[in-house]
Amino acid sequence: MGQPISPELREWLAAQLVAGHSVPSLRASMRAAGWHNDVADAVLAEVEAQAAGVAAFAAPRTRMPGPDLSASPLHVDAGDRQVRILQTIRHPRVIVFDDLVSDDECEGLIAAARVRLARSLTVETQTGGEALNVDRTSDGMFFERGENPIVARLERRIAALLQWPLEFGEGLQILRYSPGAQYRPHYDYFDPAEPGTPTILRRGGQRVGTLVMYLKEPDAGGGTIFPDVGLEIAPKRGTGVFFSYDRPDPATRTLHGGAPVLAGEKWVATKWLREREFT
Ligand code: PD2
Ligand code: ZN
Repeated sequence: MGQPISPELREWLAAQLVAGHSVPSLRASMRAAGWHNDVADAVLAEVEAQAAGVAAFAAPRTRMPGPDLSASPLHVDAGDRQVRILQTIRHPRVIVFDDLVSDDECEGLIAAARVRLARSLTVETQTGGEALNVDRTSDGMFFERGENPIVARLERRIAALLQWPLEFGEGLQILRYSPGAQYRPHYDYFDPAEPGTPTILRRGGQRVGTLVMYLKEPDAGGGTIFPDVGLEIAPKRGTGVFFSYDRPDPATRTLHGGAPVLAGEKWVATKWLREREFT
């Protein structure tokens, strides 16, 4: 057969079966991602048998990123600073943090990113590659994890704040929205039904959380919106909006978008968290 099946792929297939996806649809996804039929059939039979006998495979995930808020703290210790909790919502799970990024850090990230901006790409779940996306009209770039001292410091702070290993995070993404630019409502997790998703998941599993940090606030517009629950968070420099999704499913109510910027420029940094180490 010659195609090794990773534990991550096995785990992902099991989760898809439990989530209600059929064996033929998973076989089609595997074929589209380049797996041979006999390999796909063998692993699917194995995973199907295992999933049938193990109820614990059922979604949702139990371990999730996010601070412990059971005692309703006003601040959370994020290592090198205390971060203020401004607002929380349970379903969808959303937490708004104040004092997360300093003015100097915001300026430093913008300066380092500005020279590397390009029209934003999004991960293309049809193929597992990247493509221009008409739903996102901002300009963007990615930093490598730990690429410069500000990025490294912010990543350590985020890991402490959200109680999630730094290595499970994707590189920081920076977006600039000019007037008229927006990010139409979407989910940040990868759609299990798309054929390119198994390829994407090999680098660290699903996304389970998103932290959007405002680096520069526009003069009007540009709120982060959650249409399912009528929530709009006004962009304020230094503030962060965290939301998590314990399964890749609209039932999480994490449909969200960036409303059009009406005046001025909006800059954000986004940190996406994966289930496992992101390589
Ligand atoms: O810039 C935003 O407000 C925004 C909205 C929705 C960012 C993202 N999604 C993202 O980076 O995923
Ligand atoms: Zn998003």
